[in-house]
Amino acid sequence: MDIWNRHFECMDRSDLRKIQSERLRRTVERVYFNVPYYRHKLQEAGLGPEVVESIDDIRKLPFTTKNDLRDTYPFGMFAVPMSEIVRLHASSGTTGKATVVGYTRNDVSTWSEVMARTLTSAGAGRNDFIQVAYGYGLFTGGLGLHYGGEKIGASVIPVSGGNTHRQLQLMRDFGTTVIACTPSYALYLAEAIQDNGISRDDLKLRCGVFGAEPWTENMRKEIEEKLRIKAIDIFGLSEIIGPGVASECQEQEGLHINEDHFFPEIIDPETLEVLPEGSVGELVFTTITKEGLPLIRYRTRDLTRLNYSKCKCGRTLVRMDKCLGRSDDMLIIRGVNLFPSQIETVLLAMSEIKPHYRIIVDRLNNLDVIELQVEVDEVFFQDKISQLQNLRNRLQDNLENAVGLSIKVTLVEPKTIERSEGKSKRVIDNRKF
Ligand code: DLL
Repeated sequence: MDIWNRHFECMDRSDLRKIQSERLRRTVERVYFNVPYYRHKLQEAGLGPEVVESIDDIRKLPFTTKNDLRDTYPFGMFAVPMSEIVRLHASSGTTGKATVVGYTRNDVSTWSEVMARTLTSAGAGRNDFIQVAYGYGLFTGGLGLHYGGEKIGASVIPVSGGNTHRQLQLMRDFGTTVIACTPSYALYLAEAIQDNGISRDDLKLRCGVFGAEPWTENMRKEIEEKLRIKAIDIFGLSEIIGPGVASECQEQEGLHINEDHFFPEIIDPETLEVLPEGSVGELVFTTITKEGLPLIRYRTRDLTRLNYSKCKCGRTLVRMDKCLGRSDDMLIIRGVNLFPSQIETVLLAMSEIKPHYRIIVDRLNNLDVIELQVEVDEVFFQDKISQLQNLRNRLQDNLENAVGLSIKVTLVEPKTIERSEGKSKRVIDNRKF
């Protein structure tokens, strides 16, 4: 099997450490001198730009969280003047404010490089037709896969998300060999293929690169059987670069992290201590080559484990386990990140509505659906039905505007939603992960 960048992907680990040490040193200098927010943080911790001698010194550095990005919204953590930023992307923040990320020209080229590695390790090459059914736009999925696909010389089909009929038509007419989308959409497509009477023999699909949301080994089996393809897990987050942070190889035994660009650690989310090798904990990344938005010890909130043993594929890059949980309450609905607090903000802005609500997430025909049950004042139930409908429509619109997802709203009478003592259980997630 091909390896895109044998030099870095199969490097002796002691050589890799030297490179990581040097790159970390330069990154800390860069943020110290170019990002006032980081300079204050480092000074507060009594640290100067010379603190890093080797990669081991990373443990002395302060953490960065989504809140830091929110506090400096939109561009406050950028380390270069805007004239050097050639691309902006964004993902949801905890209060409705997006997390904005910026790329220099070199960052875009790093991103294409790590995506080329991702696609090559999935088994794709210049003769493939890659149908990119991740969303194009502020979300990093579409353009990330797009640039990687072009870099390896494949024929990229930039169809973006949704419009299943068109997806199927292109898949058949163009002879798509690689499909890139969320795993839940892959299952949806599999069923749509059947329902539309398309014979699998009319399709040339042979592999899929799936990520942006958690999925289980069972889902993988189902996708592989139904679509008759190899299903590869790809992982990433916008703050670090987008997709391209880590990806599986043909062995499908963990996702290789592009450690020469993104240095991983596993910490205990409560004590913030680095955990011994092999422990499950929260994944933390330091970008060591990014120019636009370098991040130091960024807390991803994703829970996983690192495996440093050499992989059968020959790559020496550390592997992370499939990522199944988070240490915060973020939900991923059809690939869109959603914090319950975003919904709460919308509710609190509408005086007719009581802040008693429940979010129910389900997966129907392999598509995530989300319902919000919320209590409204009794008078609405005594009045004309039209008033109730009107309120529901307004709430539905406000929600869609705020979170970018259509949410089914059910208005219920006061005191129908179970009250709980202590921590309330506002989210019921019936999807099987
Ligand atoms: O989801 C980037 C991406 C696009 C990855 C396309 C893969 C494919 P964000 O929108 O910032 O970026 O969401 C990042 O999604 O912290 C994880 O919680 C979750 N996530 C991403 N990939 C996986 C995966 C993109 N393979 C957040 N398995 C991350 C489980 C994933 N969770």
